[in-house]
Amino acid sequence: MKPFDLSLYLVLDPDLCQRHSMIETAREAVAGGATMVQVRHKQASTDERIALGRSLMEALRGSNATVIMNDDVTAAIESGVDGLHIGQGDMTPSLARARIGSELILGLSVNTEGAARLIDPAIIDYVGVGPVFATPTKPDHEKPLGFDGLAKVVAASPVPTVAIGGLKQEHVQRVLAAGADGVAVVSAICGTADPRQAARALCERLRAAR
Ligand code: TZP
Ligand code: MG
Repeated sequence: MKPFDLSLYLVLDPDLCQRHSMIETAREAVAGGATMVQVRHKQASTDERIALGRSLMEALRGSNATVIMNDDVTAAIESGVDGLHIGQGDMTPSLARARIGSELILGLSVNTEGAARLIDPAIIDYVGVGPVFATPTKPDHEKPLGFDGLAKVVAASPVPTVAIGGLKQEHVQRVLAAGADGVAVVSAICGTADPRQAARALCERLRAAR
């Protein structure tokens, strides 16, 4: 498995990537310091996700960034990305692991301490914890955790954690103080005029908080 760094995890949303393409947004964000990029394209077909995953791998070649495919096992395998991310309502972690094999990274979304405690570190490599705050980016999100809830879920997790949901520059310090290993964002990078500068500013906050 490729080593990965959860510090600044960009989740690409096609609806929010209006000013720049998804590929350009990812390239710029990685140039600004994003360490992971997830393809999260709910409306796309598996073939479109495969094409997107391949283009992203090509665009980010030579960088250290890790590329993750949301939800779609076939697209994760066929596109040659570094890993797969699944949610609580998706395929079970053990089935996902059986399908992708041991070489790909497997991430899981969790929203409760109970779900974090159930994680088998032999199967899951990292968890996304959230939402920390309510966010219009994911209208069907679970109940927001706040920083205290985040700290509890993080403490219950046997694997590295990245916080998500409504996070902006000014929250980075408190996310790390809650024990999370990194910050995952959609709109704080995708919705901006300058994704490179947005990523750089988030990275500066991460450095300052460590
Ligand atoms: N999972 C929980 S919240 C969320 C996802 C994918 C969306 C986060 O988007 P934003 O724009 O960073 O609040
Ligand atoms: Mg999902």
